[in-house]
Amino acid sequence: MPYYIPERLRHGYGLHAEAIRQLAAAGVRVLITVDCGITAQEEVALAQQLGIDVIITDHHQPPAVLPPALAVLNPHQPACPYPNKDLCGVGVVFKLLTALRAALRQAGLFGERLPNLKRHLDLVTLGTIADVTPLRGENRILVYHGLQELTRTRKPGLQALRQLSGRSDKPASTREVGFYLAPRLNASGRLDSAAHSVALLTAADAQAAAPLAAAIEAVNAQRRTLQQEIEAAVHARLARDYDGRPPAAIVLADAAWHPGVVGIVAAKIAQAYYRPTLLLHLDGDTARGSGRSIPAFDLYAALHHCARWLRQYGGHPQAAGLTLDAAHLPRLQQELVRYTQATLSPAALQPTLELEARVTLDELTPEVVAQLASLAPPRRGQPGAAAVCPSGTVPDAGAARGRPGAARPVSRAAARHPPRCRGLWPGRASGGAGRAACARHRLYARTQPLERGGARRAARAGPAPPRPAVSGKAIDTVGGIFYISTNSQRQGRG
Ligand SMILES: [Mn+2]
Repeated sequence: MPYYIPERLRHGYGLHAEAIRQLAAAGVRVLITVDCGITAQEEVALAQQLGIDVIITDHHQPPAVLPPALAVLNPHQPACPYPNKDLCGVGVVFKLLTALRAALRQAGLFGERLPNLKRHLDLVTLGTIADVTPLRGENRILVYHGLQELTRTRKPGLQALRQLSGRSDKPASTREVGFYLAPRLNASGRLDSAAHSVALLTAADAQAAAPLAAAIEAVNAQRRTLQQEIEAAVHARLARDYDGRPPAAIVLADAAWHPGVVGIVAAKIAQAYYRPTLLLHLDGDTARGSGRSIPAFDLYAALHHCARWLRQYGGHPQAAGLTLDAAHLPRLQQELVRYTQATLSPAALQPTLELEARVTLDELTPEVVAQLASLAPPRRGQPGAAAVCPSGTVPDAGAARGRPGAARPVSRAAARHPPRCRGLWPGRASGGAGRAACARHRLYARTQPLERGGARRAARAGPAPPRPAVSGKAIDTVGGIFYISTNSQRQGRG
């Protein structure tokens, strides 16, 4: 089956007229969109005019008027009864495939050989984790089984990429997908063309896959360099213009910032300053970029509010893309800051960690630790995620303003909490700076952001990030009281 991936550097995201004319001329009669199309009013109308039946599969926020497609699959449609609103793009596709499989099976079209869709949950898992969708409900089930499929995947491209990472002999984890596989598979689309990643994922054998995986590794290294440069530039701008204390929302643009990378940098900046952040690439009179939010703030709604300054926008509450006249940037920033201030209390502009229970070291028996570990993977929106914080290091509201923290003795208290302290995760690998371990209980403290190296980079690049609240020594000297939290603080990445 032919596929078409828009080159986002040339065409932006999603459908565009030029591609639809090409597809129609090539004789395409059915077009299934993936992860896009829900706002493509004109393009879908054009396709239908040219005799193409369009089936939209998407998970982005639908506009008030839907495109005139043959069918629309999007759990966010107001009338859609499907319970899982957290499906990512490939999750929606998987639903289409299971329904198609059932229909074809009923029609007797498969004969004896039914396709095994479960095997492809490795791909669903990649998308679900890469899009940082909440791992609750059905997503949790998809990822639980998908990680097992990924571990024993038969796709030569995924085997090759896992081999390069040196992890192919271990069970696949959300961490491996989130921090290793997904950034690499995304890198080629950011810098060049996503076709390289498709070629890798569909490679026929190990021989074909190896050079593709190596090429993707190289592009990813390039992506990382660009990202670090932009990140340093943003920190420097915020230090220069705001003394490192930006207003309620961050909007910055630069011609030198690579449009394919601004989104991931926006995620880092949003996390570092705890502010909704838009970063844009300037190209003549056009600014195009990407935004990331903080949990309490609906960025898509905010852009909708600012729509008169925008040419185009779309996305989710936590991540969005936008295009506008560069001349409108100051107005957009003004309006966004005003809207953020009006919408969020100052407290909501501070990260929080909800503490649910207080336990002593003695209560953390191997059985309890095993139970906590069974709640893994700890990702965004996953209510079972467990973190344990030493009491002496969970600061009160005063500590967030720089005074030493006092323990919060009350369970179910929501403590103001510097984003650098991630607490303890049961059963996670330890070692390296900024982490401390209690080997006896297999508990590990994480004292830096989930993105490894983030704190160090940020420290080099600009403002002093909030100090880690946990030090290795503190773990052993806090009197053995730990707190359990089910708020994992993971942020959206789009
Ligand atoms: Mn998506």
